[in-house]
Amino acid sequence: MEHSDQLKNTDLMTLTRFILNEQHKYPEATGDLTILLNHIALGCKFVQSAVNKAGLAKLIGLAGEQNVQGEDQKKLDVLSNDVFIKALTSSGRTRVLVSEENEDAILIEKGKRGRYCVVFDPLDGSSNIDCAVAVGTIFGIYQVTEPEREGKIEDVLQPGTKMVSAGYCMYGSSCELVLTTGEGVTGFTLDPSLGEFILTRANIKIPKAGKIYSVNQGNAVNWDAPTTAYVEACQKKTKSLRYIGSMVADVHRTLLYGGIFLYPADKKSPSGKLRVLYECFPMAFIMEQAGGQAFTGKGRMLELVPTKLHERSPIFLGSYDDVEDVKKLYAEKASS
Ligand code: FBP
Repeated sequence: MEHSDQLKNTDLMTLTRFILNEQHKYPEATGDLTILLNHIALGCKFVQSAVNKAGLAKLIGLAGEQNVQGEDQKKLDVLSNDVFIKALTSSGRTRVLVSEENEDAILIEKGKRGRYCVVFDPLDGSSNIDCAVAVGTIFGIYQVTEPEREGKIEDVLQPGTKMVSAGYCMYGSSCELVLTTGEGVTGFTLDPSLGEFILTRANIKIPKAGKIYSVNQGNAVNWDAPTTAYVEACQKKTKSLRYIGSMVADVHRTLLYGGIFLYPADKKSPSGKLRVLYECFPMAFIMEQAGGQAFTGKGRMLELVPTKLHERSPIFLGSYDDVEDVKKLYAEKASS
């Protein structure tokens, strides 16, 4: 069914109303997740407006500090991080927060605690901020069952299969928020004049195979044999190479057009570059919910059990058949 026909059959739906409708499917639902997701959407609107006027408002350039990864923080990194910590804390529905920009987990104080833990990358793709190329926010949500106890990092050092919701917001030519609560994937576009996220992509399904591969080919000399063989096979099949260098933008294109995004391990970064909790898991959850898959080079991404907050992992995600091809090459290597 043509996307436009699909939309013709879809009423004008805001993100808030969509989440409320989802909530009503569960009579036992408390509305806490609804409130939390709306606070995340509010944070995205704030960051969208800051990203939009970054060049004018002198928000580009360095903030003069470094984050836990030893990376120079950009002004927008710091601002986005502050915005999300504020939005998540003031929701009153969180217990543990883990941000790419903070070394330690933020444990919410008594009286302001809720039962959700949020892991997030407030502004992903920082190398593209100053040239106004698409960047984004990535988030994943875990639930803590025991009521009212203090949060602890073990609450988030859980496999990705335990995530109850995940999403990203891309700040590009239009601002798109893509969300899953475990029942498929839905896309919303921000209408700046209304200040509302409007449903524009219902029930997103990634094509089973794609004609695009996305990787930083500059690292090729350091790749292992299966990755090298896979990319060579893509070239032989004259697949198109597309690489923006912002995971959110590269994954968003992969989700809609099909194909594969990979950030493999290499001699320089033996564990890859991307962080498990707030980059790999949320994107893997979305990919699987859209009919694709995500692989670590050893196994299913979502089954990985992280031991550190800022742990990294190689990742291969996208169309089901494309990732199957990668898995075959690693299986051959493992059996040889
Ligand atoms: P941060 O910008 O949040 O640190 O994210 C990492 C990232 O920029 C991803 O968005 C992107 O996929 C990758 O690093 C690009 O890395 P490289 O420049 O090595 O290709």
